[in-house]
Amino acid sequence: MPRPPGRRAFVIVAVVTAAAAACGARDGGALDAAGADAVAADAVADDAAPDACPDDMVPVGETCMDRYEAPNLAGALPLVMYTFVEAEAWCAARERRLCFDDEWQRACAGAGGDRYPYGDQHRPGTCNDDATWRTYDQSRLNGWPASASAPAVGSLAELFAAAAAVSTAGATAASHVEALYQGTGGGARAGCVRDGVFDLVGNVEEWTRRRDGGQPQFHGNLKGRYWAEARTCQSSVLVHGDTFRFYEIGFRCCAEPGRGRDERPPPAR
Ligand SMILES: [Ca+2]
Repeated sequence: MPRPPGRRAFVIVAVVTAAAAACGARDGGALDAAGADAVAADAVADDAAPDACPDDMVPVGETCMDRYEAPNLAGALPLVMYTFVEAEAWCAARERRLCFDDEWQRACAGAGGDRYPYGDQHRPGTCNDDATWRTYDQSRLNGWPASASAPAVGSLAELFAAAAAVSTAGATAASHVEALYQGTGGGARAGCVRDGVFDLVGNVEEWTRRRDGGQPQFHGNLKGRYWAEARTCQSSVLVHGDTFRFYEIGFRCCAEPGRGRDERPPPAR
């Protein structure tokens, strides 16, 4: 399977750093030797060690990040109606976790701290952020059954079917969410990408975990806003709570290198 962009550089940098530190290297000659060791070590790693990041993730700093919003499949409509807690469980079932807010922002803004994944100037519609807002009925959303937002769900259609199967109120809620939904398939906005990570701003708003720990009732930070409201990479939403769910809130997963198994069959060639 193809290697995620940047993985080789990620491995070499890590090995060079470790080798240089071990040798106490400070001059160019020693670093050259370390570099040679790094190339050899990388060759060994290619043969003997699993990839640092699974193919459906991208290295971002020291983290692996899903390329798309959950369910992290190209073209798949992103999940919504998961609470912060349920989203964490969905990721954990795949040996992943919610991304920290600073990881998410780094992926979105890049090393230069841009305001958008594609640069510093807002371009409406480059990401899915220019849809017309639709009025929602909270009483209908309240009928959503928590049991539907489970770790095993693999698609939005599966999620709606699960909710509708629970009760009449669940069916009403699912139908309402479907009517409100204006998400697009993962990667559909080809220009809404930075370093292989798609749809960070716009599409669905994303649960992240606050690096500073947050509050007792809310450990999250909502990043990126959604299809009907443009926001920058730096924008945060720190209200709500760990058990809040909404029709436009989704998430993506992160993992430490070497974790985050992908048990899906490889795509057909
Ligand atoms: Ca998003």
